[in-house]
Amino acid sequence: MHKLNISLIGVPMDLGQTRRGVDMGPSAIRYAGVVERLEAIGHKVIDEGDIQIGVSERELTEDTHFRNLTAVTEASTKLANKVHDVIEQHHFPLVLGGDHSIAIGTLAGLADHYENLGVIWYDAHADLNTGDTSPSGNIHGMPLAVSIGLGHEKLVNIRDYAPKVKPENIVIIGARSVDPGERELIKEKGIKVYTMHEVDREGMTDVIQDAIIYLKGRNVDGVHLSLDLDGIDPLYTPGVGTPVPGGITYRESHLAMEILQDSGLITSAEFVEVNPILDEKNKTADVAVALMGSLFGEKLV
Ligand code: 4U7
Ligand code: MN
Ligand code: MN
Ligand code: MN
Repeated sequence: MHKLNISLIGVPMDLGQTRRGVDMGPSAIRYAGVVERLEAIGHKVIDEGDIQIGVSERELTEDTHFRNLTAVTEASTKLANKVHDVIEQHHFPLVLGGDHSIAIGTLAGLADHYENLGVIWYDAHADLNTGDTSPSGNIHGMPLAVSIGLGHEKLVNIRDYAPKVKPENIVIIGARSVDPGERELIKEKGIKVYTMHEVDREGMTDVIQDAIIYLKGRNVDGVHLSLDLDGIDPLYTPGVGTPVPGGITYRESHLAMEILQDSGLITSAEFVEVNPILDEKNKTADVAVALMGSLFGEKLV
């Protein structure tokens, strides 16, 4: 198996939503043994430390529908620059969250290194809200929309280019809580979505293989995996801010990671929304690290 230089980037971000504690996600994932786990496979792991996050603006500003817009923009810019540097060193960026607003920065740092970046969004939600459609004003529900160029211009234009990805290069897996505005956008933009219905009906093997074939057919030259731990059923990952019952199982998730490893398609990844305060004995961070094991080529025998 191909040995990588993996650069870990922690993003202790909790300003993209309103539940405290998700800023401790990177610590929880490190505590769960991410470095040792990836080194045991044979990869070299470089812990780049954490991106610095500003302070909460507390109130939803009146002229926008974006909670903590300034702090999220600043942190996203720092993260984007860091990810950009890591790619330039030919390391594999592995970003640890933090709430899912951080994907705005990750994608901004990645996308200009590719002609045609693909994205796999493993999530209970579509994260396709804009300022106009968001029921909450929480930026963690918006990163995918921002990445296709929709949303506040401060977020959309991080690192001075937009859009970061083409809607047809996005695959969402595990969706089961989609807002009306998001549903419209999915139809309008032709975004590929495997909801829980498809996972139940076709099984994870077919879903993930179909997703791989779809992205290859789009001629992607890299694929970013953005894995929100709430994509998995809260039975296995209770430590998330917006749990939705009826999710992907632990074994199905391992299977998905193993098939992605075999495909050789994934060129960067992030694991987000781990909230140790809402967790049971670091279960969610443990699952995150176990899934990273499979994604990065751990073998059972
Ligand atoms: B996550 C929500 F309204 N759609 O926009 C919103 F249901 O990164 C939830 O996937 C967003 O965890 C969840 O606030 C964001 C809500
Ligand atoms: Mn560049
Ligand atoms: Mn989610
Ligand atoms: Mn999400």
